Amino acid sequence: MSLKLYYASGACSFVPHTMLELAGATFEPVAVKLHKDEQNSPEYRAVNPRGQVPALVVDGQVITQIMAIVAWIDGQFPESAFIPRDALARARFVEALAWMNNTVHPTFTHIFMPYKFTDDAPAQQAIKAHARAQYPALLAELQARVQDARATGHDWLGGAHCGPLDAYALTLLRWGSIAGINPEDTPALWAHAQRTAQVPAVARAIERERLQLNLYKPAG
Ligand SMILES: N[C@@H](CCC(=O)N[C@@H](CS)C(=O)NCC(=O)O)C(=O)O
Repeated sequence: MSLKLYYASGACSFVPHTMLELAGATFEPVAVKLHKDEQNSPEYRAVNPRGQVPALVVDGQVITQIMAIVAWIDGQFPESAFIPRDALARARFVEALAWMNNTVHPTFTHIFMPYKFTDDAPAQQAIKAHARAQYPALLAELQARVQDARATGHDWLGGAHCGPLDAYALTLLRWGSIAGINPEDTPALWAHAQRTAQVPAVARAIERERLQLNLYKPAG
């Protein structure tokens, strides 16, 4: 089987990137430089016409969307037990992943890429400020999930194993630091992200992407 992961440094593609490393998969990582607009190059548009990462190419078949890629990796590497098998635990896992993907992630997109939502410059500033004001509460909710997991005897957001929820949580917290939110404002979430980063497979993905976990710079 041939596996190729198109990823961008620090982007949401970190989620499947870490899963492939955690699963011990043999894959070809292909970096797409978003700051150079490579996602809109004809070459990359031929892979994913939406011009977004991640894209996972499995024997020539392109899979896009984190929800779908996570489901495929879980199905292909069942021994990694990324998604719980028990019906209720499985539903809770998908519930958390969907919330990160359809709520927290797009809120950051409004901060980072407000031009995607309007051409009007002052309106972009308003969109950015509004989303920035919402983001700390989302990180607090994420932190509460970490605390609930620990309180119920689970080391990781998905249960017994480090997996996609932990990688997504790390990414969303890191994005917050880019938006000027100090990760130490959510200490349990920050501790969880640091613990996630120390898992050797996650550390390999961090190294390949050359990521700094905390990009917070105090104002002034
Ligand atoms: N719903 C998509 C979101 C993908 C997404 O937002 N990708 C971002 C990086 S985090 C991207 O490629 N942005 C570049 C762009 O939209 O120009 C998924 O789940 O895969």
